[in-house]
Amino acid sequence: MPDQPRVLCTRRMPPNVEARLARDYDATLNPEERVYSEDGLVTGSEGMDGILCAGGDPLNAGAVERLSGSVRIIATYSVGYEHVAVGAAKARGIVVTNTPDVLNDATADVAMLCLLGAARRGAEGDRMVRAGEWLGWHSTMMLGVHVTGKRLGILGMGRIGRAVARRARGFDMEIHYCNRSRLAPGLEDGAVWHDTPESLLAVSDFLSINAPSTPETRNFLDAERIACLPDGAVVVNTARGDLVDDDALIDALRSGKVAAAGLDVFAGEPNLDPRYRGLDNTFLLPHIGSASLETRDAMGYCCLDNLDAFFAGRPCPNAL
Ligand code: 8YV
Repeated sequence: MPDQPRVLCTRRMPPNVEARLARDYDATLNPEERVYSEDGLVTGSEGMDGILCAGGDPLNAGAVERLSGSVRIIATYSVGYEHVAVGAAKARGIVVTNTPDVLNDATADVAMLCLLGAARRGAEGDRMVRAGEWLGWHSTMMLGVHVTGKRLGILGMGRIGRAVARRARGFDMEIHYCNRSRLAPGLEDGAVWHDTPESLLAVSDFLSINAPSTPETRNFLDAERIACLPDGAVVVNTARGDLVDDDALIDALRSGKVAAAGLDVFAGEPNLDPRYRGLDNTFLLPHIGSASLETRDAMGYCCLDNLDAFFAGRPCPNAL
């Protein structure tokens, strides 16, 4: 229909999301999964009223400043929005929205998968079986790090961090956390608050990183902070790769200071530091935290709800 708002969708979306997008918008979809560069986004924005983008799309200040004047909303199909220059967008009167909440459970599930996979050597065992190298049982074969009763330190006790805590309580873990501010008792639910990251790290037999990527958190887990962890700690990251100093973590995995790491996110992904691949004590996933169909549909509907509200002149439920 000619009077529908025009929306550039930078990624292929689940069928239900694309169907609703095509029904309610004059949508430019991306069935061939073309990768949009900064210039590609600028060119593609010509005549568009809105952009539905995803994590990793380079909507940095340089790109946002050059977007077509027709663009009035950017809806990112992600909870994290470090790839969008929100300040530059606001300065141009462009609304930016994200998808909080709908991916908490799926992401927390993958945090537990990484925690267990790293602690109990999931990837190594899988490789052994597939390679036909499993020659029989013995009592000290593939011993891992015991989970029950251990202390789990959660960096970033937002909605995802709290969903991780709920799951970890089911494994009888003792929950500690560090957050900008202490949570109300109901949200804390017995977790122990630490007012400094160093104090959290000192008790983290397991560390789960669940904080967003911001100028303050980038490179959070560096050599100095790794030194604060108990020997043989397990590190889990399902937030953003740039919170970890790869050189420092790889050194610690090699020395055994960190017994194992379960990582779903990487600096520069998908081009992760290749040294991770060569380490037996890593459990590596390709950024699948939110990758269940239910969650990916819900993320798409969340973007569409924001677009619908915006173009109907209502406040967007998830405006940043
Ligand atoms: C997305 C994510 O899959 O929501 C986020 O911040 O990291 C993932 O759920 C990814 O960013 C693609 O948009």
